[in-house]
Amino acid sequence: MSLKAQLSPGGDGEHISFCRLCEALCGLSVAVAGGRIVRVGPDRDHPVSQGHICVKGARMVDIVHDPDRVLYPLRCKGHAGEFERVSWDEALGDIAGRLATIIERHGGESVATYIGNPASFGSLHAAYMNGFLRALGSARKFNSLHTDTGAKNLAMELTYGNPYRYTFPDLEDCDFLIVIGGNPVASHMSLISEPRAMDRLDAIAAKGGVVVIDPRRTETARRYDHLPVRPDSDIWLVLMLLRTIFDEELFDTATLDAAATGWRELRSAAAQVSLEAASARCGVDVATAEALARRLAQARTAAVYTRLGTGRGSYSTLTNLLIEALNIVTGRLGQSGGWVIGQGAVSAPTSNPFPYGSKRSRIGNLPLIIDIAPGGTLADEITTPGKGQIRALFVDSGNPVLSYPRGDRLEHALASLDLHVSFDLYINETNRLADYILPATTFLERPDMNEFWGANAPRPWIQYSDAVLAPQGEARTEFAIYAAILERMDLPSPLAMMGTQDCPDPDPMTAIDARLQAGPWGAASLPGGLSIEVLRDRYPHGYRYLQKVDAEATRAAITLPGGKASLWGEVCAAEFERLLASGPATPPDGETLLLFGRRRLQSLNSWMHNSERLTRGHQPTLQIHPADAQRLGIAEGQRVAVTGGDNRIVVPAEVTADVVPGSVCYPHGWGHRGGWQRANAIEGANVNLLASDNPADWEQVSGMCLLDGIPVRIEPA
Ligand SMILES: Nc1nc2c(c(=O)[nH]1)N[C@H]1C(S)=C(S)[C@@H](COP(=O)(O)OP(=O)(O)OC[C@H]3O[C@@H](n4cnc5c(=O)[nH]c(N)nc54)[C@H](O)[C@@H]3O)O[C@H]1N2
Ligand SMILES: Nc1nc2c(c(=O)[nH]1)N[C@H]1C(S)=C(S)[C@@H](COP(=O)(O)OP(=O)(O)OC[C@H]3O[C@@H](n4cnc5c(=O)[nH]c(N)nc54)[C@H](O)[C@@H]3O)O[C@H]1N2
Ligand code: SF4
Ligand SMILES: [Mo]
Repeated sequence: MSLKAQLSPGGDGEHISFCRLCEALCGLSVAVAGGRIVRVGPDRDHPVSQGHICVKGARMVDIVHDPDRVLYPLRCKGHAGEFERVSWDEALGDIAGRLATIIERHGGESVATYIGNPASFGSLHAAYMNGFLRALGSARKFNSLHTDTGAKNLAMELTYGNPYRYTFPDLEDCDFLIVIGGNPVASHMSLISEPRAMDRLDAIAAKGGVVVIDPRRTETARRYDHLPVRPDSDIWLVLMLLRTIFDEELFDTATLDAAATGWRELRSAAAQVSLEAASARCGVDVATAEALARRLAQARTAAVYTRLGTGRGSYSTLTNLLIEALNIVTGRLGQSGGWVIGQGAVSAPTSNPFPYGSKRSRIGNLPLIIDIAPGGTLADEITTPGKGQIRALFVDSGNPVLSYPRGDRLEHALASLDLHVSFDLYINETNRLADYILPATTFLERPDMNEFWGANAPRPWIQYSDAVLAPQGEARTEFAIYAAILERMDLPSPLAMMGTQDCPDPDPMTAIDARLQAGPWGAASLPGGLSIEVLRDRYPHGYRYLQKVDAEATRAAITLPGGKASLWGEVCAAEFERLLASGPATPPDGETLLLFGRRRLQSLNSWMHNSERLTRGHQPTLQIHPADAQRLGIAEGQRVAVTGGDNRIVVPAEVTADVVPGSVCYPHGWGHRGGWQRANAIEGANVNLLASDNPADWEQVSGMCLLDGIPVRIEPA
């Protein structure tokens, strides 16, 4: 019997678990003594992370036992931000009663949810949240997608048919990698699960090279080759690469015909963009782009990977579509060491119940992506009268006041809701305006499986972890809270739709166990196959069900006719037309600078800033190029006013040639005034106050907010 199976939640000793803060999902060994976590360390026996963790995982001890944590249900005392402790019974009773009244008066569609980033790492979290809404007669879902993955989801749907799957680089056998708008040293990569990503990138660099395309000389760019680009201009660089590959015939027609449709139309469209015009836009000279295209096409194996830096600009969808195309045209799709779709131990959906274009948003008339409404419209959804006006909002694991544009307008809207309920660990900038804050467990106080992320891993593994500690205080899992509210309303439980005859009302772990058992490696089809019991007792450190992603199986995940990728369609054609109509580059006026963001290893979006060890001596700065600083009369450390739209923030300047001229860089997730005392004391500003929440200002095919390349003006404060 394994050590793990001997320990029950809260038992003294080393608990084997895994981190659920980012996609790396590193194995953890958590020491518990006297009912408290005393140390969070690496699990050296984890089959993939093999002893890797980062500082954030280790500081989960600060979060679990943070004196500022919300451990009891809180009810607003009447003034925003003032709360009193109430019993679960009182809170649930009042919430259920008020919900029933709101639904009776305004219909189920007046209830909405926003779920944030941490929910992506909880088993079936999105599924049971959907079940909760469905039981109430609503489908009004918001989440972080429109600041994050939306353009990629849409590119996946249009190129391969399935927005729920992701392409990623097969890092194992890759000789040459281009990273556009990602900073793995800080983020550990995204939409791909590889806890030892930096080892993999180092190996690729040694074989053939890693080129990092970024407006900032990031930690990753320093480690490999940096190709600087102007913010929000990648579309032009990607077109230079594609054009070179087409013009110089650096591709194989027969292979391409077998893999994809529409490439001839794409080639004709790309031919309309001159290399010189594109170079003037993105700031990369023609010879450099041509050389990069040749390197990409001629490497034995290669991939072009992209993340946030191309996802929130003026041409997010087209850029993401053309990056898929770059991989496909160069023959990398389904190539070992190339560009792949992976395999999950729990099967992913193969059909798409919400095809692109089938639903549009009430505000802004924007197409929904995988049934998620554009998060940037939330304030207007709440304040705009009429059918479907949102009256009740559940915010679960999210902080949209800091993570979406114009938190000031959102705050105003939140204050007008009939009911605002939050499930969180803290009083944050969003739920300080809530009627109720209900205490949720941290991931160390609940069981989970990494059922979703194995499908995005170059070295796929599956792991189950029991709760390491019992819930602290009166915290409950989000599932238990949703289920308790529905129970009080005499409605079916959130996962009832997933139930079977044996278990009509499953909890998430029962439901996911059934799916694991029914999956390709499951106990239902293989003797000795996988189940939660097998994972818990035989593979507590995680089980690698494949030594390496099956690159060739990528084709089987394409759901378009003939199993071929599509490189041309209505959206692509229309976006190309818009691009070509955008006219020549306007010379910089010297006044307007383009603002973009950055991440820091020790920080996670808008939270973890209450940990002393993660923030000691840190203050976010506005990075500005020396040439711009000199022209604008700004010195190192000086406080500057940054104006964007109707708003302005005041922040200290950091003069550095790491950012390209004409741009400035400041991280998101700051400007604290919640219940986290240390975080509040750090001088930081909410950069998203400068972004636009007017839907007309966003990329219209995806509804993605414009968060990188925000036009701003800077002056000494
Ligand atoms: N300008 C700019 N804006 C951005 C970004 C950017 O790069 N630039 N990045 C965007 C991206 S990629 C994302 S994902 C979003 C993130 O934005 P959101 O998802 O809206 O919010 P987070 O900052 O992740 O805040 C998470 C909240 O969940 C709480 N929490 C943590 N763990 C748990 C848990 O287990 N259960 C519960 N119930 N609560 C928990 C935390 O206390 C915190 O209040 O921000 C986006 N906003
Ligand atoms: N330490 C840490 N790790 C995290 C997170 C965190 O907050 N902290 N957040 C997690 C989340 S929610 C996510 S979604 C992932 C994100 O993972 P990444 O996408 O790797 O995250 P970022 O560090 O924001 O990298 C985006 C890069 O794009 C660059 N960029 C900005 N604008 C442009 C542009 O116009 N063109 C190009 N080419 N580049 C541009 C930025 O300079 C930045 O280096 O990270 C996850 N991991
Ligand atoms: S890289 Fe850090 S935050 Fe991400 S899973 Fe590993 S320990 Fe957790
Ligand atoms: Mo994200």
